[in-house]
Amino acid sequence: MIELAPGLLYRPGFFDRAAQEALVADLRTAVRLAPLFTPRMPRTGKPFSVRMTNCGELGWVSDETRGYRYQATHPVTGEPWAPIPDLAMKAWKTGGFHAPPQACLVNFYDAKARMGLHQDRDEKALDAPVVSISLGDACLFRFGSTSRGGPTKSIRLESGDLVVIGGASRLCFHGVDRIYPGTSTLLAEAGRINLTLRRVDTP
Ligand code: MD3
Ligand code: FE
Repeated sequence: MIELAPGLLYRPGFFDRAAQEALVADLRTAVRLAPLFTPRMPRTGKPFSVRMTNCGELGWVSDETRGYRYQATHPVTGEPWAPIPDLAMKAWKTGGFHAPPQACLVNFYDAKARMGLHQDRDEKALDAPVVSISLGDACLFRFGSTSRGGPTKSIRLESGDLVVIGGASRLCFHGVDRIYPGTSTLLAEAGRINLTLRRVDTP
């Protein structure tokens, strides 16, 4: 584990190739049950460039009228989310939190997708870490401090890497500046998948 900042732990190569392939197979099943949707910004309705789905009892969704929230059902189909894959549960355990995750947000980035700097603060359980798994093409990940406009650092995340965000870093601003298409052979198509495991309610 490499500590990038207090509470921000980076574990390159946590999942080997075989585990990455098994996780992608689980995600294909999850996406069949709960298809990728395009979230929209609250108020403006501007679409995200990232498409998403979720696994777990709760999923993170966003639209123009109701904003950011967690809910038990898919925003388009109304069906429950697929269960969190066992391999993702294994990653959660590295965070050392005493209660299980409730949501596993699955972000799909095509070659052009990005995610602007933001904080993850829609969870009530802010003492629980967020655990992130990267699959497919590499990306340039940026993180800063808990105030917008402060200094930032960038690292390249590769397929199989794990990031655990907790403690003093839990409310850091972070985002994805770019995808490096063609840097992984894991997925048939260009793009990157990121899983974030989250505890939403205080246990
Ligand atoms: C650092 N996803 O879904 S995961 C998100 O790669 C999100 O898709 C990014 O940000 C992605 O909300 C980054 C790594 C991550 C997650 C939460 C953090 C890093 C973080 C919270 C604070 C600081
Ligand atoms: Fe985030």
